[in-house]
Amino acid sequence: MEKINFAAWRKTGLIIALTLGVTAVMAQVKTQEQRSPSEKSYQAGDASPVGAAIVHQNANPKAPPMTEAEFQKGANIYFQRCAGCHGVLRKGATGKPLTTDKTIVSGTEYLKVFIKYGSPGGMPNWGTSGELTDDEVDLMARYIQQEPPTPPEWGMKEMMASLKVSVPPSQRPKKKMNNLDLGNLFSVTLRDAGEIALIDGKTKKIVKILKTGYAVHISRMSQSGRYLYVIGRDARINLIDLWMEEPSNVAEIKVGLEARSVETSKFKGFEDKYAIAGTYWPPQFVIMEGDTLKPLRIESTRGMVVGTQEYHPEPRVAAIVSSHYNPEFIVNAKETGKILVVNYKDLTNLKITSINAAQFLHDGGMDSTGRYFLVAANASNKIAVVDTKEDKLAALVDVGKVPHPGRGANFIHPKFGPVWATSHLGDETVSLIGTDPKKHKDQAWRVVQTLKAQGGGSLFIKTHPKSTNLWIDTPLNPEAANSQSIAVFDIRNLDKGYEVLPIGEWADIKDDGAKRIVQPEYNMAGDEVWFSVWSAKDKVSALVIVDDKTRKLKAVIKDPRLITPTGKFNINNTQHDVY
Ligand code: DHE
Repeated sequence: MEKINFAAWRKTGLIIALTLGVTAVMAQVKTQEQRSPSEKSYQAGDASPVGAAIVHQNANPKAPPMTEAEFQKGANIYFQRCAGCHGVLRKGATGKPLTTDKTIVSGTEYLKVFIKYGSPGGMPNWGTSGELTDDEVDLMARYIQQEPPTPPEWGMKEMMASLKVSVPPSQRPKKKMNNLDLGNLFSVTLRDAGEIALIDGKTKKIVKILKTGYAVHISRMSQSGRYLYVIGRDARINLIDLWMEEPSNVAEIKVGLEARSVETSKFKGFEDKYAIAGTYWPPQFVIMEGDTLKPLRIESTRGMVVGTQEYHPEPRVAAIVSSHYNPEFIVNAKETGKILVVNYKDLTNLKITSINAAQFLHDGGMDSTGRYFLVAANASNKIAVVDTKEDKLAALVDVGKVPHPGRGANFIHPKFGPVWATSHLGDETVSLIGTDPKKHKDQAWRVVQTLKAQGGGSLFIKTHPKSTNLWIDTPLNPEAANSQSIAVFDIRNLDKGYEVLPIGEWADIKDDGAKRIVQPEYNMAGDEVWFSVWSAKDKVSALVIVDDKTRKLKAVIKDPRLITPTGKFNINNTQHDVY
C-alpha cells in the first residue's frame, strides 16, 4: 500500500486550502459561500492520517474504471486533502457530501473542472494552484465516483495491542525527583516534528524534547500537576511523568486513527484517576486509567444531529473538558452538535447526559468560576453555554462569524462585570459574553460588547487574572501585516481600541518564512506572554516573549530544534484552567 508522503504535501508546513467542494449541485450552501479563505483552509486542516489505513477497494459498477493502484492513490489524496471538510465517509461536514448518488450524476468531466479550477463558493483551485497535476485531477474525479472506502474501526483489541507501559506505576518515583519549577514549565507543540519541547519558564531553556504522535495537537495536565498528556493527529497519546529525574514518556497508546482531544479527571476524589480521549475516526471516545492509559470504556458518538434529527455516521469528537463540579467529562460531538456530559463515577453503569447545542462544536473553555463551559458551534456562529453544576444548556449565544476561542479569555469588564471572550475566524470582531447570572443577571449569556480587532483569521484570544491585557492573534489572516503581529486591548479601557505589536519582526528571523503569530500563552505568574512565530518546517521559527506590563520584548527563543512550534501549554495554567 502506498504511504502518504506527509512531508512533501505539507511543504509549506502551514494549513493549505484543501476543500474539494465538488457537488452534484453547483450552488454552494450559504455557509460555504460566506466562509473566508482563512476559514476554509483552517477547517480543511491538515492531512488526515486515516488514509494510510484504507486497505480495500469497493468499486461501484457505474463508476468509471480505476486500477487498484489508482484507487489507493485517490484514497491517499482524499484523506490528505479532502476528508477534513467532506468527512471520512464523504457524507459531508463543513464541505458538501460527495456520495456516489451525487458524483456519478455529475460525471468525470464536470468534476474535473471543479477540482482543477475551484469555485467562488469555496473550493480551492487544485489544478491551477499546482497542488494537483492534470493526471491527479482526472484521478480524483474518478475516485470520488467510487464507493467511499470505510476505514477500519478501532476497538478494545486494537487499543490494547497499541498500549505500551514503558515504566509501570510501581517503578515510578514516589516524589518529584528533579529541581524543575513544574508550575512554570511550558509544553510546546513542535507540530511537524512530532515532538514536544519542555521549556523552563524562567531560564527560557529547552529542558527536554520528547517524541510524541504525528502532528501533535494539544497537551493537557493531570489535576496533581504530575502527568502531562500529549495527543497527536494520529491519535497517539503519550503520558509523560514530570516527577522523574528527567521528565520521560512512561506510557503510550493509539486510541484510533485520527484525534485532537485528551483530558483528565479533575473532580475531588478522582484526581489523576482517569484520562479520556476523543477521536475524529472512529467517532468515539475512550476512558482510560490515568497513570497507565489502559483503556476501560469506549463509547461511540454516532447518532442523530441536533435539529434535523438525521443520523450522522461520523460525529468527530472535538474539545473535551473536565468538570470541577461533578465527576464528569464534557465531550463535544462536532457534527451532531451535541454536548455529552459523561459521568465517570461508575464506568459500568455509565451515565451520559446529552445536551442539544448546535453544529459544529469545536473548541471552548470554562468561565472564571469553572461552573460554566462555553464552546464554539462554529458553523452556527454561536457559543453554547453549559451549566456543569446542573448539566443543562444555559444558553446559545449569537456571536460573530465562525467563533474560535481556543479556551477563551475571562476578565472583569469595567461596566458589565465578569465576561468571557471569543475572537473569530470569519470576521474581525471579538464578542464579550456576560458570565455572571447572579450579580449581573441582565448581562448573563448576552454579548455585552463587540470589539473590532485586526481582522478575520483569528484562532486564539488570551488574558490572565493578573493582567489588564487582552491579546488577539490573527495567524490565518491573508495579510502578512496581520498574521505576523498581535493586537492587544487594555481591559480597563476597551473603547480606546487596540495596539499592534510586531511580534514577527521582533523575532528577527532573516528568512522568508510565513512567521504566523499564534496562540498567546501566559507564564504562571501572569506577567509575561509567550507567542509562537510559526513558519514552515524548513524555515526558522521562534518563540517571542513579551513583558505583560510594558508590552515590550522580553526574550526570543530560537533553537534549531524548535520546528513549527504552535500550541504552548503552561503547566500551572493548564492544570488549573487559568485563562
Ligand atoms: Fe486545533 C485545540 C481541532 C487546526 C492548534 N484543535 C483544538 C481542539 C480541537 C482542534 C477539537 C480542542 C481540543 C480540546 O480542547 O480538547 N485544529 C482542530 C482541527 O480539526 C483543525 C481545524 C484542522 C486539523 O487538521 O487539525 C485544527 N489547530 C489547528 C492548527 O492548524 C493549529 C493552529 C496548529 C497546529 O498545531 O496544528 C491548531 N488547536 C491548536 C491549539 C489548540 C487546539 C494550540 C489548543 C488551544 C488551547 O489553548 O487549549
